Amino acid sequence: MRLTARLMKVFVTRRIPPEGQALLAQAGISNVEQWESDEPISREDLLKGVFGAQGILCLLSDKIDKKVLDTAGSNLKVISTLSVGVDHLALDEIKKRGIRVGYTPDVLTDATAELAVALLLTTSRRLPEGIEEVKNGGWTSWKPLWLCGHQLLNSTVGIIGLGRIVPLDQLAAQSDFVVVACALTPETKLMCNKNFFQKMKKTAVFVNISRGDVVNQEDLYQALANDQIAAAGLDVTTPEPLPTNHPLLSLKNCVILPHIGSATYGTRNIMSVLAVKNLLAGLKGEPMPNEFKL
Ligand code: 8YV
Repeated sequence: MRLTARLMKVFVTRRIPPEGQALLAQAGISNVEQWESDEPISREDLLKGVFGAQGILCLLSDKIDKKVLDTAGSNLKVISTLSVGVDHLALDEIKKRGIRVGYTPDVLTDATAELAVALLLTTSRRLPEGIEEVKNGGWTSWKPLWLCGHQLLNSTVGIIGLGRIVPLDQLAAQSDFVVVACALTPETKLMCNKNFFQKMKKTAVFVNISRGDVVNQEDLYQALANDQIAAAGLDVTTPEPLPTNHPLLSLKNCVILPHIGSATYGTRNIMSVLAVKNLLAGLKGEPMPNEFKL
């Protein structure tokens, strides 16, 4: 079936990277409506946009809940998200309606792993503090213990979400660096809490590249403020963006990035192409390159 064969509406919730955008333009969909901005769509405009759509291409910042699904109506066949995470989608409701979901796993693994290493080193070697001292005149001389951090060489890095099942307590207790890279699910929600941080070594560094909700941020704040752990590096927070007056931002031993794990030009382009291919396959009722099985 050609997509032009019958009237078809697709709603795209943001401007997407050029390669995906080009593929979408060539696809021959009769009606593509798009939120033509780099800024997020408002709830009101999202509801207007999805009305009557057969396909939705969305981002991880768009909450696709029951209301959105109801508003889209019974024509909706496919939701394609430009992300590996699907925690912004009401999966139970989507499943009930027989809607298919496309997502973008694997293609962002390398970029996100690179950022994890960058965040690990930035945090453990205290780079933001060092950069700040150079700018504010705090750099007066070379000093033996000034801005010393923790070394990666010969350390144990515990990765939550790598596939090998190690009890959480054990992982916390044995690692010099803990990297959280698992999906957000009801099981992992708030999993890194007071108990978890208490199990960690005092010299350990905590890094999160998964979702903010995996961490109890109040407990993390206490662990950092009371030197229960050495430092934390977060690429993800709750909420996003984190308010600029958030207590975590007042701590020198906490480095926070604005959710840029997959943010390389190459990766984001590949993600956009994959998201469009998933969308098109879903519209045609064909196998998707990456379908999230419900
Ligand atoms: C992140 C993501 O950059 O695709 C997603 O769902 O959140 C990634 O793009 C990464 O997981 C956080 O560092």
